[in-house]
Amino acid sequence: MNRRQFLVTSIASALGLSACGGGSNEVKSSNNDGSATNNGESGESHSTEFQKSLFIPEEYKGVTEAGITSYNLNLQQGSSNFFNSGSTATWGINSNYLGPTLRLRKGNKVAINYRNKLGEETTMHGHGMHLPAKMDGGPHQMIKADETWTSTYTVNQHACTNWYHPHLMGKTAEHVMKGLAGLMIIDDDKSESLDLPNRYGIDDIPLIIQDRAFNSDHSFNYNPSRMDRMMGWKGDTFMVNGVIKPYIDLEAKQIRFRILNGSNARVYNFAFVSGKSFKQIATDNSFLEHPVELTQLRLSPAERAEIVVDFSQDMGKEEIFMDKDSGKNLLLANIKNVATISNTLPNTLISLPALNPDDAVNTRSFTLSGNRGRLVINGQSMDMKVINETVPLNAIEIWEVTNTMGMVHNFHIHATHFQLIERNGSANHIADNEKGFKDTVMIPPNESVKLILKMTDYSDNSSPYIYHCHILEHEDQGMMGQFVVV
Ligand SMILES: [Cu+2]
Repeated sequence: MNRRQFLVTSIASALGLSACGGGSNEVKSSNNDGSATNNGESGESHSTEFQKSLFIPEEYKGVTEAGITSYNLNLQQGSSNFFNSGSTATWGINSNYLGPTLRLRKGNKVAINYRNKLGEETTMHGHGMHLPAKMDGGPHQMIKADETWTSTYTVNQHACTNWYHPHLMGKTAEHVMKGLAGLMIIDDDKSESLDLPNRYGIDDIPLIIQDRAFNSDHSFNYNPSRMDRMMGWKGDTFMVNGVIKPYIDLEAKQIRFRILNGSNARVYNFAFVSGKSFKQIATDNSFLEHPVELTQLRLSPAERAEIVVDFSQDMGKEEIFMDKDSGKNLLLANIKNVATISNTLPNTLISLPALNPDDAVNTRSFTLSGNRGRLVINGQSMDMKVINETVPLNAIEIWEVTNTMGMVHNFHIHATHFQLIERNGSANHIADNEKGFKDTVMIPPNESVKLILKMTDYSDNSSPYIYHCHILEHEDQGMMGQFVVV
């Protein structure tokens, strides 16, 4: 928003007018922000609520030499200005907070060089990447201070939106919270041939949603109590791409958003305040076969969704993207630019191979529970020296995951992509928008999911992968296990 627009908006709001003219727009004011944790802005026009432009992380295509595309990423300490005054000590990747969006192409050999300038050890995991265990960046691939670790592999999976983040035993929550995270977008022939919005930062917009809390000096306030660790830590301040309450100016056309729930523990129920519908086109690891129309979208930590919103008839309107669970507004979309191209959202996006449950050679059960104040899987806490499961290469398996607790957990499996076949014992309970490939699945309190999967390509009996709850305080407590593919 420029100064003139801001003045117009302020005057309009002082007069009690809708800033978008005459109140014909269905967007309601921030009084919709009906949460108990309202930050005192209630009563202002929604346009004064969003003062900063949405930051778009740099798109990083890497440098290709001798058949290898290399990405150089410095993990570093920095300082960020989230507020109008003061600064916050943060961590980032080639940046003060968060990291660039890596652009990877299916079939390319990549080398991702993580240089640790943090002054302490960490790891960097390619979440959603199908890669060898040694390249996974899990707790075993430690990057000591001042060292560089390279994750190298050939990109071998469908187009999707993945992400990279630390995975250090016991410290993942803190390291992610400080700012270490970035997107990895995989492109393939399919994603390039579909008539979808694909101009990064223009009509293909990354949204990394995180909640944070701040001390009065603007430093991060992250001191999870025993109860926070048990329930998962939640902050009272919401950020999109590291900006509190941003706005973005958009063309009046189909706009694609790639949404990552990059929060430690918070589950969001994304929606437009106006109730405007949108189409989900992709889950964690693939397109959906057909776009699925929604008015709200629930994502647990680490889950991704790509959505397309049709703003082609919305010139001059504003739409607020919000979290219905907390009642908090997240992002203002100003539909104010003339469309320079148009896209027609295809009715068929992809044909996904479905594994047949009758072909499954093994069923494994994973019970998520509390045991004497600890969160465990099948009664056990993560032990780096214990291999919990040995999975045969190329065998079709069913993994049944049961949440026995009265709180939400989710379940993430490294390096493989699964499909949901049942929720609570029924295939009918699987929503249309979770029928693509996934690597993370939410399991509501006292519910269960059944997943079908096949571990392909990378057998290694000495290097384990892991599975875990992706509520970061839970995984740090050991709600995690290890498997090898042989
Ligand atoms: Cu959990």
